Amino acid sequence: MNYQSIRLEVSRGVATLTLNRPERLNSFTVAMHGEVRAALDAIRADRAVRCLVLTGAGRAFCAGQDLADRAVAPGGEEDAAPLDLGESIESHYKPLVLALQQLPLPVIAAVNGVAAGAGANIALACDLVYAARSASFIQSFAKIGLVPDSGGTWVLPRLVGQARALGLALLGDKLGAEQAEAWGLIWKCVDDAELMPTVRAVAEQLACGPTRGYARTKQAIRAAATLTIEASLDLERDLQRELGRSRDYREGVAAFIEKRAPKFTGE
Ligand code: T3D
Repeated sequence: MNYQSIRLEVSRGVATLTLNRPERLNSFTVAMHGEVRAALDAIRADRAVRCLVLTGAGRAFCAGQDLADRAVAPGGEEDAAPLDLGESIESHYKPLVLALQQLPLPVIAAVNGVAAGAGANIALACDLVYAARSASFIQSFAKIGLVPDSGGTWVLPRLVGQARALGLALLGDKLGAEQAEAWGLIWKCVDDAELMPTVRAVAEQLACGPTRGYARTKQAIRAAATLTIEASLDLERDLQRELGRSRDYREGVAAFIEKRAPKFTGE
C-alpha cells in the first residue's frame, strides 16, 4: 500500500511504523488513522513480523488529534455542524489502542520527541516504552477542555498512582522522559542518539524470541488489571497448557539441556 501519512518498513522480523506528518508534529487526521489501521492489519497478517516499533518522524512522536481539523470559532457552534468527538474516539482512537494492546507480538514505542494528548497515551498503550532523553509526555487535554482519552484515565493511575495521574491530567504540564522513567510511566529513557539503535537491538532480540509466549504474556498481564488473583491463576494455567504444546517451548527446553542457544520460530 502507498502510504501518505505514515511509513512502514519491515526488516529482520521487525516492522517499524513511523507517523509521518512532521510539519504537524505527527498529529492524527482521519486519513492517518486509516493508514495506521491498514498497516496494523498488514502486520497482523504477516507471519514474518514478530515485533512492532512505533515512532514519529522529525522532532515529535505525536501531538494527538490534528486540531486544525477541529477548528471552530469560539462560541460559533450554532453555525457549525455539531462536532461529535465521541464518534471520533469510538471509530479511531479506541480501536487503535485496543489494536496495539491486542496485537499478538511485542509493540515498542520509540518516543523520539514530544508525545502530547492522544499521542502520549498511544505511546503508553505500547508494551515497552523507550523515550529519548529530550522527549516529553503531555496530557494536553486539560488545556482544551477535554478528558484524557486513548486510555489515559485508565493507564495513568495504574502506572503512576492517582495523585500523579491527577496532577498530570489536570495541569497538563510537560513530563520529561527522565521523570517519566523515574515515576514508572515508561520502561526506559536513553540518550537521544541511542534511542533508535537501542530500540532496534531490543526489537531484533524480541523478533528472534518465542513470539507466541510473548503474545500470551502480554495478554495475561493486561488481563490481570481487571481480574481477581484466582482468575489470573486460571488464565496462567490455560495459557501454560497451550504454550507447553508449542514448538518454542520444546526448543527452549532442548536448548537448555543441550547447553546451546535456542532457535525460536514463534510457533
Ligand atoms: O478530536 C477528537 O477526535 C477527540 C480526540 C482527541 C485526542 C487529542 O489528542 S486532544 C489533544 C490534541 N493535542 C494537543 O492539544 C497538543 C497541541 N500541541 C501542542 O500543545 C504543542 O504543539 C506541543 C506541546 C505538542 C509542542 O509544542 P512546540 O512549541 O514544540 O511546537 P508548536 O510550535 O506548538 O507546533 C509546531 C507546529 O505543529 C505548529 O504549526 P506551525 O505554527 O509551525 O504552522 C503547530 O500548530 C503544529 N501542531 C502541533 N500540534 C498540533 C499541531 N497542529 C495540529 N494539531 C496539533 N495537535
